[in-house]
Amino acid sequence: MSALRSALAIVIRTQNYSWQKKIDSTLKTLGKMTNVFVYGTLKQGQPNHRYMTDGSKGKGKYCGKGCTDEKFPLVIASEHNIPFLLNVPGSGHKIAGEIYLVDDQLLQFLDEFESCPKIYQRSPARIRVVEWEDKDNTLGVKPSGDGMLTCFLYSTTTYEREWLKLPYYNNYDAFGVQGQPKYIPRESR
Ligand code: PCA
Repeated sequence: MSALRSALAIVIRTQNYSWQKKIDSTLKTLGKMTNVFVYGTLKQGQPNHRYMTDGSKGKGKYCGKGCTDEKFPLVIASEHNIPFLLNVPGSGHKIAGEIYLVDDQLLQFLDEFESCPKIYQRSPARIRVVEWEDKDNTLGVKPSGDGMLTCFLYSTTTYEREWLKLPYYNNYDAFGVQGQPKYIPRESR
């Protein structure tokens, strides 16, 4: 009986400890993390994804998949075939992407990487969450009851007007899926 009691005590201690670790790591990051929705080369499997999660430019945590609640034109433009979400809500498609929590360091890096505010501008948008990873809510951020989450995304109002005539996509891919022009990386990127 006493063996059982001490075994139980160990289990309880271990569980408390793992909870403590979870709470500690949440507290460390809470208040400094920002929701970002990515739809282009920063998604998993795409050419610039590494920055989101490898820690080299700051901390980023994958939260799940989503799509914009509003329609937008998503075009592939410029000599490098770069994806641009044109800030013209109501036109085009609901855009598929991924939701991340990023710390201030990574947010600042992303702003520079996306030439914000000159080429893209970071603006808030309502995202419909399709898949949510953080089921036990260790991140302290979760979609509202109707499955919505407001996230920043990089869209543009400073686009060239003729881009409005390009084909509109709903799910970007850099490698030419569904006839999309293939991404041409820049050496400096
Ligand atoms: N990077 C950002 C905006 C477009 C791009 O290629 C993203 O993935 O959301």
